[in-house]
Amino acid sequence: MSHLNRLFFALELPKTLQQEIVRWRATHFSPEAGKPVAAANLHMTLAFLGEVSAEKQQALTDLAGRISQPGFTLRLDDAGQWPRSRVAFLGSRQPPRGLLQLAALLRAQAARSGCWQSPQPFHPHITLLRQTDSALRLPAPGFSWECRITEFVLYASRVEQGRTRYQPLQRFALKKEL
Ligand code: 2AM
Repeated sequence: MSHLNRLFFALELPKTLQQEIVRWRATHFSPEAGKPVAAANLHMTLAFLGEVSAEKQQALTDLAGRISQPGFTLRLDDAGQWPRSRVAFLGSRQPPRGLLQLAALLRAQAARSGCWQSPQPFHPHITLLRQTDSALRLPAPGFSWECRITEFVLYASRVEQGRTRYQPLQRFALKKEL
């Protein structure tokens, strides 16, 4: 059997936005709130693929390459937490339709290719903190960042020297809006 890679499709955030979010996080969450995700690892997952062989990766990227969807503007103006998985995240109060369509396509392609998909509906989010404290307080609303999304990315999740690193493997352009 060929080597397996832990893969997922996601939206990359511009470095400047990653830095801004990290600065905001430092002033809006206490150090005890949870374990902060590294700036370079802030991303929005579209479809998680699991442990995938080189052959399946090829089939999945062939399918993803056929997606013809327009780009969209992502607004991050919401924060939430999942106490059970002990995660705090950023999200959108009104996720753009383009984002939901893109994730639905990628998740359907993954399911058809035999990748297990969670039965939970897609909830677009950027994980900010893990192992959150049960007393975590979310920041008050009033923040908002926007970024233009022109592509999606296939990432491999690797652990290097005890640290998780997301390595971009392949980029897929979205259509320019008229
Ligand atoms: P999370 O940030 O909500 O934990 C790499 O691990 C990315 O894939 C992360 O964005 C992570 O989401 C997501 N991920 C990991 N395991 C997953 C699973 N079983 N189902 C869906 N997404 C998963």
